[in-house]
Amino acid sequence: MILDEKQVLVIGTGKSGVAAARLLLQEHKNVVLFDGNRELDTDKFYEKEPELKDVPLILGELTPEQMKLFSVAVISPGVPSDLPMVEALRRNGTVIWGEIELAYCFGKGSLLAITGTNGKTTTTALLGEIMKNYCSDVRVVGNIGIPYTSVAAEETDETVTVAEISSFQLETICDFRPKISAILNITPDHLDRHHTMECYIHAKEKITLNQDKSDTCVLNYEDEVLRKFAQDCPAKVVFFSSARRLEEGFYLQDGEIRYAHSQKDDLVIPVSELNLLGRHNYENVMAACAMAVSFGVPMEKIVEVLRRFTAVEHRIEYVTEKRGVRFYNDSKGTNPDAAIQGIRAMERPTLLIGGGYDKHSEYDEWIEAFDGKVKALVLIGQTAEKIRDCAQKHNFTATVLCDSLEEAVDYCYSHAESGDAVLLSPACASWGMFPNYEERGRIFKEIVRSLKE
Ligand code: UMA
Repeated sequence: MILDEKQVLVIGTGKSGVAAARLLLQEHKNVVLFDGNRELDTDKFYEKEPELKDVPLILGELTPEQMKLFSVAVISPGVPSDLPMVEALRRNGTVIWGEIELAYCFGKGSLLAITGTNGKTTTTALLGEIMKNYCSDVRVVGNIGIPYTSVAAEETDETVTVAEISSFQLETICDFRPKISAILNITPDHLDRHHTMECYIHAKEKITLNQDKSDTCVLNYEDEVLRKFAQDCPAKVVFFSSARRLEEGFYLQDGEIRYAHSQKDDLVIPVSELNLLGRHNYENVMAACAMAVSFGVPMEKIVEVLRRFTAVEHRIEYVTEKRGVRFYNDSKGTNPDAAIQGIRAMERPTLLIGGGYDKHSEYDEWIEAFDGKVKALVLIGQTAEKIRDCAQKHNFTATVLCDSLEEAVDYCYSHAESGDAVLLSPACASWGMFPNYEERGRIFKEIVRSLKE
């Protein structure tokens, strides 16, 4: 096995790196950890991760001699695969694997993997619940926050792994092969990392790289890129559509989710019986249903879960009401497309908090989607001025720049009237101000809850 040839380098000491290193140690491999952050406190790191105490940790950069020591480098999702150091390792003959490739190498059972720009987390969580209603050993992992490597070694042939997979993770797969995959949609995101839309699309479509016609890929018929991709997709395609009746597949019509198959056309569920709002969520529901049905889950087992499933944290999540003002946390709105869904779901005049890390996104469509609903756009972070300028271009002038999330919430609360909503839906990643969108969402909720009535 290639992992036995020389040492294995794990790049990144976040969640993925730690889980990957633990798995390798457990499998008796010779591991070295690396982190590009020179400021990392190694004493604190070993204190927090005592079982890794014997694993050497190199910070900053590798020497030319060290570059030659590794058969495989396992990179964390946040580490770009075209980083000069990663390129140099490749030139030295090191095989580059993403953390999910390492997990796949040790994992067992059936793998169901979901990618797409938006809706991944909701679809993954929902499919996880559906599978748990049918199978006894189900693991829900990946970009959703639980590294796949943290469960891979415990899996058996009966395990079902439901994995949320990001484009970052797909960049560095080799043999990774889901039995059932889904690509929910592809709209511009992470262009700072993937450079072009073509590269980003390619990374997403890579989820099917090793699939064949004995596997299934669920695709959104209303996404033009994906409809076209269906012709070249190596797996058997199952479509879903939120805009038209399909001859085969899941579709939404007159407020009902329906399943057309083998000359039959069955009602799955009226959307009024779901606890999820908005067309994007109905698409997530259809994708999860299509994956579950492809696996062989009976429809009644699926519908039981659809009736009780509620929204995931940080996704248009209702926080509280104060002085008649309702607060919503959509911190997961980390790109303009996700944020469009956030504002579309609002039924009240809204004070909207946006801005954050610059992923080179365009904000025009987001601002156009305000549709007269946004009373004030309160901006924070690196992109604040870029978004304000874009808003001005679209004749939206009610913008305010704030230095912190706390200041933004205070501004909204002091300017909101009873009957308004305050929505955190930033259209940007949190990086630079927060370690991740979860922390941004949690802090938002804390600030909101501490506001005086
Ligand atoms: N690091 C380097 N060199 C670099 C970049 C980072 O050494 O060039 C080091 C950092 O110093 C740090 C570590 O790598 O010590 C961080 O690694 P990471 O950024 O991959 O973070 P993890 O904690 O391992 O979390 C990752 C995913 N993070 C990213 O993709 C940025 C998490 O997705 C995921 O939940 C977790 O693995 C478990 O699988 C987060 C995310 O923001 C939620 N994802 C993006 C998104 O959803 O839009 C793709």
